[in-house]
Amino acid sequence: KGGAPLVLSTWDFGLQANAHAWKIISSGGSSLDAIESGINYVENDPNERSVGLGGRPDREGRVSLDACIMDERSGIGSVANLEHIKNPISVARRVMEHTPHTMLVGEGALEFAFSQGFIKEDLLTEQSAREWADWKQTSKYVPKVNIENHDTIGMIALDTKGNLSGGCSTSGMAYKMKGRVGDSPIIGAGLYVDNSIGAATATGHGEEIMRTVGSFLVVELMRQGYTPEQACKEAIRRIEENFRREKRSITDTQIGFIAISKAGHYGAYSLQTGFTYAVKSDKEEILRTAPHALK
Ligand code: SD4
Repeated sequence: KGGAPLVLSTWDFGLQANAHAWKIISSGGSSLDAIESGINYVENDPNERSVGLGGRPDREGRVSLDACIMDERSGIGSVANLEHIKNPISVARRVMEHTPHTMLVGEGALEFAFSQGFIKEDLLTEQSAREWADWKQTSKYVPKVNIENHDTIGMIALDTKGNLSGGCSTSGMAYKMKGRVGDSPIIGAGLYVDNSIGAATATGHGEEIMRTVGSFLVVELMRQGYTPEQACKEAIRRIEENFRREKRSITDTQIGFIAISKAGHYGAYSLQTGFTYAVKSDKEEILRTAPHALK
């Protein structure tokens, strides 16, 4: 059995996402149901520009979504490069529960979603289309540190039975190449849950997170006795090390990790300042700013 129930989510919208998840957790529901509900809330909001409906498109103006989910039995489901469906986290859950596979991409993921009753929608909002048109004037691909490019919802939760689950959903980096998939649908990179140890999820520059299998690393470090914050900090340090070794500028990169231990402790760490995450428990409902590496 784990600690008291707890929900953690990335970024400012995490507060409201947590509130949706908490309704389920506080009435004795499963962390898995809580995760899906909390993430659906953000996916459905057209004003959140890096997730689901309203997400920023790729270079060709397509909104393509990535998501994954993991439960207390180490069940996993994932979709990548999924267009036209605003709730990829729910499709990912269906992949986990209703297919012999763990990951579906592109057209196959879309056909599966239709077979499960999901509806085709146009996810490109007018505002996202307008900004994309402006971007095309210069077509410079420069990932920005600040949140306009980093609004992935990653959520991890511990329920009243002591079970951990997590989920992650994103439209990925704005103006990415067609077909680009980031860390968010990749189990181990964007998300990892081990029900005997803890859970972690990541946001930020996916290519860097994938190179270090960041979320898996955080959970493995907790297994070795690191606190959630220490584990997130070490995962960030590994990423920094890659930049240093390769003599690349790190100033335009942001990465953040959040983590929960089985005992109900939590922590976070980011590369740059400004990474916020939301916490909900019996005792607190709060938006925190993660400690960061670069001063
Ligand atoms: C990606 N990690 O596709 C995602 C982007 C992100 O907040 O987290 N944005 O690389």
